[in-house]
Amino acid sequence: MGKPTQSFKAVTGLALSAGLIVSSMTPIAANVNAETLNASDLFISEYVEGSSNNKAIELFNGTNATIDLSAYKIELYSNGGTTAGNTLNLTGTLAPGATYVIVNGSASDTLKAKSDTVSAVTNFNGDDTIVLKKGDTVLDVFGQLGFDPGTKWGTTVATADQSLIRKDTVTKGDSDGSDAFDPAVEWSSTPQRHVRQSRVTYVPRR
Ligand SMILES: [Ca+2]
Ligand SMILES: [Ca+2]
Repeated sequence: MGKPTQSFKAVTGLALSAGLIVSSMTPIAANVNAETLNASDLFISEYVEGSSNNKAIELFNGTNATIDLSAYKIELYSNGGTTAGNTLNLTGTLAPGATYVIVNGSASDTLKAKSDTVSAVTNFNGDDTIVLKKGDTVLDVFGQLGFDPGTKWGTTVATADQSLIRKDTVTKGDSDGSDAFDPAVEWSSTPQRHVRQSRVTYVPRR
């Protein structure tokens, strides 16, 4: 299960306003931004497509409630395919402000050390579409279903050989998997260590 990294100020504020004692809470050093806890549901917050098998997906609970992950799954549609080639049914719970990290089983030990689970659903290489579902409801689509971009989507912000971070302005997933995908709209490419909520931020070869 992911460790909360972002909800401290928001939770503390609520607790103080309610006159509660918060001394038992463990302060968490983070770039806290309570606004990002206004998310409507789980969404994909980081995508790592590094060298070799250094691949990962991070999910972020930006809501104000603990999420039961057993209702959710990740699907991988490879090379423009319309049938999921890999599926990961999630398990456990995820606290508000926490992230859940899925890493490729053949990734480096450094990257795997950041994982909550390992899964072949991370067998992407830039031209594959990732779908987050709650039951059969599509919550978030990274890529475009049924479309193979050749090698990757995007240029400066691209889906191959980069780590992409969801922009802070995003509070919900992209539930439309049929429209054209430009990663620059909702994602930033980062060669630097990320300071928002992420635990992943693997820095791939550029
Ligand atoms: Ca592929
Ligand atoms: Ca879309």
